[in-house]
Amino acid sequence: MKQKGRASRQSEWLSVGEVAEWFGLSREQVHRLVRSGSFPTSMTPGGLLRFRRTDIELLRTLESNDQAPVTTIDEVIALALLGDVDAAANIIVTAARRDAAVAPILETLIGPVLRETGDRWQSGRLSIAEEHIIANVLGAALIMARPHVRAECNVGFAGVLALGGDEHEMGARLAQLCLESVGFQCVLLGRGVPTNELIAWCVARAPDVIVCSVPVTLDAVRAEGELRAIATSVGPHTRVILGGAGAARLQEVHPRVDVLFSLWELEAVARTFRDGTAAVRGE
Ligand code: B12
Repeated sequence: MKQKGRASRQSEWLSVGEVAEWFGLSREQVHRLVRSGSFPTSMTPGGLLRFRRTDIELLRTLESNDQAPVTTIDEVIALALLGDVDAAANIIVTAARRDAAVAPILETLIGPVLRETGDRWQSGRLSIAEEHIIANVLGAALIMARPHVRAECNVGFAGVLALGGDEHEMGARLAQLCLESVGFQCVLLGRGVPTNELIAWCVARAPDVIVCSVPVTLDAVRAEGELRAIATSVGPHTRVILGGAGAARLQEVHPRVDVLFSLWELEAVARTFRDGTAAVRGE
C-alpha cells in the first residue's frame, strides 16, 4: 500500500476517510481490511468506526516496507494440526524481525487463527481435540519465540495476567510477547490467581506496568473485582493496562486503568516507556 495524502494532525482519532487517504485506498478497501482484522478499530458511542492515530502511524511505518503477511490462516491451522510448533514459532519470529515489531503478526495472523479455530469448533468443523491441539501449538510457539523477539534492553518490569477466572489466557501470553519485544522484563501470572494473592504480588513486586487481559468468556463481576483490587493496591508509579476481547463487557473500570483496544496500541505504549528510559539515560 502506498501513502498518498496526509490527514489532519489535530485529533487522536481518524475516520475511515482519513485512513483511506493515508494509505491511498478506497473507503470500501478500508472496510474490507477492517473486516479481515488488518486494521485495529474502535467505535464511538454513536457507533462510528474510528482508528487510533498511533495504531495507524505504526501500521504505516510497517506498510512503507511493503510487508504483508505471507502465511494464511488456513496454513497456520494446518501446520498446527500437525503439531509443528517449530514452524509456528518461526512464522512469528520471521515476521517480528521483518516488521521490527511483534504486534502486527499477532494481530493479523495469530489472533485471527485462534478466533477462526473457535468459529470452526463451534460450527463442528474442528473437533475439541483439534481445537486443543491448535491452541497448545500456538501457546508453545509463543513461548519458543520469546528469546528471539525479546529486546536486549531493560525498560521496566511488568506483570501480565488474565482476569475473570476462566481458562483462556492466550491474550495474556500475546501481551507478554509484545512487552518483551520492546524490552520489558515480564512475569506471566496467568489465569485464576486469587485476588488476595494478586494484591500481595502487586505490593511486593511494585511493577512498572501490570497488563490485564480479559478473554471473551469471562465472569465480569469477578474480573471487575480483580481489576479494582489491582488498581487500588499498586503504587502511584504503576500503570495498569486493560485489554482483550472481553474488556468491553466490564461495566465498571477503575479510573487508574487505561483501556487499550489492540496489541498495536500496547506495543506503542510500551515503546513510550523505552523512549522515556532512553531519554533519561541521555541516549
Ligand atoms: C483456545 C481456546 C480455548 C482453550 C484455552 C487455552 C488457553 N490456554 O488459553 C481451552 C480449550 C482451554 C478453552 C476452553 C473453553 N472455551 Co474456549 N476458546 C479458545 C479459542 C479458540 C481461542 C481463545 C484465544 O486465545 N483467542 C485469542 C484471544 C487472545 O483473542 P482476543 O481475546 O480477541 O484478544 C485479541 C486482542 O484483544 C488482544 N488482546 C488480548 N489480551 C489483551 C490485553 C491487552 C492489554 C491488550 C491491549 C490487547 C489484548 O490480543 C488478541 C489479538 O488479536 C476461542 C475462540 C475465540 N474467538 O477467541 C474459544 C472461545 C473463547 N471458547 C469458548 C468456550 C465456549 C469455551 C469453553 C466454555 C468450552 C467448553 N464447553 O468447555 C471452555 C471454557 C473453560 C473455562 N472454564 O474457562 C467460546 C466462548 C463463547 C462466548 N462468547 O462466551 C469461544 C469464543 C469459542 C466459540 N467460538 O464459541 N478454550
